[in-house]
Amino acid sequence: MLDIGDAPLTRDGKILILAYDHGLEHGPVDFTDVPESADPQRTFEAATHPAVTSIAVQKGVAEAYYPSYEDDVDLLMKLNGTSNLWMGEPDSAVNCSVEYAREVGASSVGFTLYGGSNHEIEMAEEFREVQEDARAHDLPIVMWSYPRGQGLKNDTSDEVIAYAARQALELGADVAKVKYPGSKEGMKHAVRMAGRTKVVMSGGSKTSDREFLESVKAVIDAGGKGLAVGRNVWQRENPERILDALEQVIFEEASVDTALEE
Ligand code: FBP
Repeated sequence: MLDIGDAPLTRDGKILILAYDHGLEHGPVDFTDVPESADPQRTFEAATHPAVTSIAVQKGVAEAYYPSYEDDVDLLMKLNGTSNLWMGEPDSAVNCSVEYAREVGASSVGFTLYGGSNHEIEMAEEFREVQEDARAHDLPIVMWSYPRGQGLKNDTSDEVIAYAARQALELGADVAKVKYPGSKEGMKHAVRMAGRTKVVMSGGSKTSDREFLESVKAVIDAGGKGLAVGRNVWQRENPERILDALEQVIFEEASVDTALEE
């Protein structure tokens, strides 16, 4: 395991990844409410906020936009992804190599694993190659650990989220990005199962400021290191305002009330 204490992915041991791979994963529907959010440049601008420790994008967006931001933003390259047009069992095509991610300027890489999918075996084999390549280049690796598929009835139960976190440790990820199990206790269980792999929460669909920040606070109180968030930031009219509040809750361990007052 890499010591990511001082890696670009972290600040004071905490993590705030701004995820912007939704144009591929969900499609244009995610940009409907705030039409300006379809422009990747707007999210790259948001990523210059000091709270953001990395921006996570797919290869094409990185190639087109990262060169203008390489001095101000750390890049986490997603190495696989699927469109929402795909109707089969959950799977994710590897579309970028670790070597190429590094050439484009990435300082960390991300990989989605759908544990429980009928394609889990192939995905885990692909992860092996990515994980070993990332080690060879000293790049931290974040696993989007999302159990889902035919056999899974509830993909956010405490046990499933704890298993997702554990799978990330077992397969060699430095950071496990998991869905919020709905409670601090559930998150604590996941953090315990992840051992030395750091756990961050996946943002989820847009909710109110308070509801969102309460879940982030619960993650931090449970020993999680932060979050990887997309819609709850850039689907807001003012991404900077929520990033200010996130900075307080994650890095300054402020209460939600304090963060909302500012
Ligand atoms: P959000 O904070 O918007 O949920 O983004 C996190 C993320 O993991 C993205 O990186 C990814 O595109 C999306 O969620 C996938 O969501 P799902 O597979 O649950 O639809």
